[in-house]
Amino acid sequence: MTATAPSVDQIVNGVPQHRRLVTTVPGPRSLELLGRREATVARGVSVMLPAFIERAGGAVLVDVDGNHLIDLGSGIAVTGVGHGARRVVAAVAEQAASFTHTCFMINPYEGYVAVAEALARLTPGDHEKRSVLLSSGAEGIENAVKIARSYTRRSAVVVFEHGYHGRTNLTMALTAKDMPYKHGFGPFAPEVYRAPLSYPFRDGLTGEQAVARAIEAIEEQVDVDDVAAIVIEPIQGEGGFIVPAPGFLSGLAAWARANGVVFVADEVQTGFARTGAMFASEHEGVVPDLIVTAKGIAGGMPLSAVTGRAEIMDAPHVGGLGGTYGGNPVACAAALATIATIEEDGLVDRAAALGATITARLRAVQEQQPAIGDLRGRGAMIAVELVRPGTTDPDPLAAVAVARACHEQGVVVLTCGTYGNVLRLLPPFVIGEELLADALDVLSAALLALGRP
Ligand code: PLZ
Repeated sequence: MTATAPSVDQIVNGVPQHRRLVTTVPGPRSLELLGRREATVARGVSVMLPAFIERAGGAVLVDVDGNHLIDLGSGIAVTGVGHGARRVVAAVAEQAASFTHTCFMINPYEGYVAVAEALARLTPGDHEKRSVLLSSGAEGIENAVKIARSYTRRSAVVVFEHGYHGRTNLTMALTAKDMPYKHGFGPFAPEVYRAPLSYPFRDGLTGEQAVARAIEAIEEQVDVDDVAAIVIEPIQGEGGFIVPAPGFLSGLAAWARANGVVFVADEVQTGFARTGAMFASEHEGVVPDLIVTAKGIAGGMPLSAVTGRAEIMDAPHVGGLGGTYGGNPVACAAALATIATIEEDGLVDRAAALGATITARLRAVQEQQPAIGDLRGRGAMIAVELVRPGTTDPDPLAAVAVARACHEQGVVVLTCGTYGNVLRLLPPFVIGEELLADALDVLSAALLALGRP
């Protein structure tokens, strides 16, 4: 299948694929809504770019003031198939008109089973698999830990520095960063042990060295016979798009296998074509025992899943897994349409091609901008780590400045990283070449302006 790239003048879901600003961003109507928001929405829910959105298509967001913004964030790696994707919109509308809810545990329906079948087919490994469907990434991770504990009859969970796994109590415990995710929200779930990651830009270790260091740290903290699971993002998302050195993931997976530990890949952010493979574990040839998916699985509808080896997945007793909304029929219809879109439109290859384009462009900028310490990522998941020139000292203010400059000009880029100094790009795979070039022009200019008076 050839990768489809809409040209700049194409209209997707009624939205022309171009950047166009008619007011400052945010404009007056957005500011009015922001005032209402402040009077009624809890301040704990932050907002990155307060341009309120009215409509979206492809890679363009239209705000309430009529500004057309280029979306390089996909709502944090969710709308990979683009906004208003034709098959997804039709499937959601059709399913909503048929029925919106029964609760799969009360009266089942085909969509849930079909999503589980698709997950069995698409996830790494050809062993027998089972899935449970849920609603959020955090809920997926919670369930993976429940399942691993039930199977192993052990309690400890090993996670990594810079890791992000969610905002519920257990997933806060699994998440590394205090501010803003954990600060003041404890006590946290016990039996969580944190190991050093492989972070090539900062530790300079090979994969093998980083594995040895991680295993030593794990075995120092906890009896291996008590470890139920190791939970890891194959490429860390919120932590800074950290791609571990080759051999790190596979080395950990081998250690897990040798010690009866369930290897859980958190592919919530990396899954469903994002990294130029259907799942990021594939880049390392790793076959996780359990894989957690969410975000990109359903084109924007809330859905998550835990998929894995049948004997592990079937450890919990009948009635031990579930939830009112898990595998909601509208979300399942969206997932099936999203998967069809990824496969029929060749979006795995398209994501890989986007990575090549973005990296080549930003590599040229890096040559002229010493504040770019590292340029990394895979496929449509690329990050720029900003540092004080000549050092590896993180420069979060530079990341904020570049992001703000992009936002003001109608390009939505996100930041991330333990030190807040990483700019990350997560474009929809369907973004057109010219639209991407326009966005990269804006980003490049903002990067080159760093350090200039
Ligand atoms: N695992 C790897 O990236 C969600 C968080 C945004 P939920 N990442 C975006 C925020 O600030 O809340 C994420 C992830 C990985 C788990 C999760 C959690 O997924 O759907 O947000 O619960």
